[in-house]
Amino acid sequence: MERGRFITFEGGEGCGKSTQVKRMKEALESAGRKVLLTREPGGTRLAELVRTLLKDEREDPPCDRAELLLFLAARAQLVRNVIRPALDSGVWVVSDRFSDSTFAYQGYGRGLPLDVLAIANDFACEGLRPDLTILLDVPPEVAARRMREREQATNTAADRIESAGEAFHSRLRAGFIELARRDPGRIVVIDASGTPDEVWEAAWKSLKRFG
Ligand code: T5A
Repeated sequence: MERGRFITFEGGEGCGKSTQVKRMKEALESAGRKVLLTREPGGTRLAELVRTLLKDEREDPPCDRAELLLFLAARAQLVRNVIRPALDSGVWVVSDRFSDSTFAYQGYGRGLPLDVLAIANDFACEGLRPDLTILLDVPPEVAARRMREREQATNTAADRIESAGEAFHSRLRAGFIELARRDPGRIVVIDASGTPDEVWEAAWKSLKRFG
């Protein structure tokens, strides 16, 4: 049986990933593929519990190393129990975030050493790498406006990581671009400041590599 493909979407807060991953799932299914949509952190019961801790724990917030290890624990569980079995059975997997978020947020954002992250991440995901990563890049002011509008529309507040401050968010945007520069064969950078339709057109085009 032909192995499924593993596609990830990445980018800073409010870049529009969640909007685009849903479209990707629908489009691939219309093209006759079996598709599993997942997200990080999350996608299993344990990983969803870890997600809540990571996003919302403010009374005893994880220190940078604990934060890293929690993201990796969630990833290990998701890869072993969900992503690998799906890919092995021919299902295409589309994930809202994966390893590049760790390098951008915990590496470039928090300042943890990238070489340590590389080894720890490889251990957590047993060497699994995406076949294609779509990086949605938006200027910080566009992202901030979208997040503000969403918070107003849904009457919610920014979570612990979203509230990390402007300097943190600039570092992680630059970090994502650096990751793409280092791995141009896998990571496609898309200007995500346009309409959802414009962004989707560019995202869909990037799948041409799969024939
Ligand atoms: N994290 C994650 C780490 O620090 N390390 C890691 O290893 C991993 C895996 C996850 C958090 O964890 C961090 C990163 C995150 O801080 P999350 O809630 O999943 O938390 O956060 P995000 O992944 O950032 O998801 P969001 O839902 O907040 O943002 P999205 O997915 O980028 O954006 P989306 O699609 O929900 O859109 C945001 C708003 O903009 C609108 C949407 O309708 C929505 O209201 N929108 C657009 N508006 C105009 N034009 C467009 N093109 C638009 N696209 C969407």
